Amino acid sequence: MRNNFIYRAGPGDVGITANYAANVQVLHNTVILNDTFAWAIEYRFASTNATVRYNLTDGPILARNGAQGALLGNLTDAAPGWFVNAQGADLHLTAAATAAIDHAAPLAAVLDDFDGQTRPIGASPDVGADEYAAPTPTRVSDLRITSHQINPGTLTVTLNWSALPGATAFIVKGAIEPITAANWDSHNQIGPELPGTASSASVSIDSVNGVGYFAIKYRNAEGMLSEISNPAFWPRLEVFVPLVRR
Ligand SMILES: [Ca+2]
Repeated sequence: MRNNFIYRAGPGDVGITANYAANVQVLHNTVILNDTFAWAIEYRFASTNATVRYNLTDGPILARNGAQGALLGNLTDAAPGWFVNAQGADLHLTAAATAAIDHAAPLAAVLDDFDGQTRPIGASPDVGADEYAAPTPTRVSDLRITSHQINPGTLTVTLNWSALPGATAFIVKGAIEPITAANWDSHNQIGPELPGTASSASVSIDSVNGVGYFAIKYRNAEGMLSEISNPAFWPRLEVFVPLVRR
């Protein structure tokens, strides 16, 4: 039993019960019962031996009637603010769930989460059914030129930017005039779309005087293009701070 959201605000029984269950595994579930029952997960009767790992609940986990269990990494004090919309039974994690985020170790039996997203996102898997993903920025904001080469009529630069976990592709454009949100469509893409894991690119443009302007957009999982990045241009403006002597 893994990756379930279980939510209740009205009267009822326990969230998860494992009865007469040899070698049952209860892994990475989120069980929020709002004090409508005294415990959230139970494993019961002598023939039950349960592995109970990395569940996120707002109530205790209980062994009953002689059941055996091996518990690891469960969190039983979840607060409403840890969830996107606890009252609406949306138990996806928020950034406030710091006690849950990245606090599990990988389990071979749980390679993805409630949404089918591959675990882990971030350093380690998260406790409970959801793997938290920080919202993707609306644009690349740290595009920069880290090296350049000028051959007659051609400017070649290496562009770098921070990796963007929500990106599925990158589109690079270059021109001899500034590229803006307004004129983005009128400029040609350089090369094929880059993979979403990219954080650098080496690109060339025709430039008689070695001047070039560059910008990128990323594509998200729904295929939508981001806003335009900050501009990067060559030649870079060098700023010399005067040497001050006492
Ligand atoms: Ca994580």
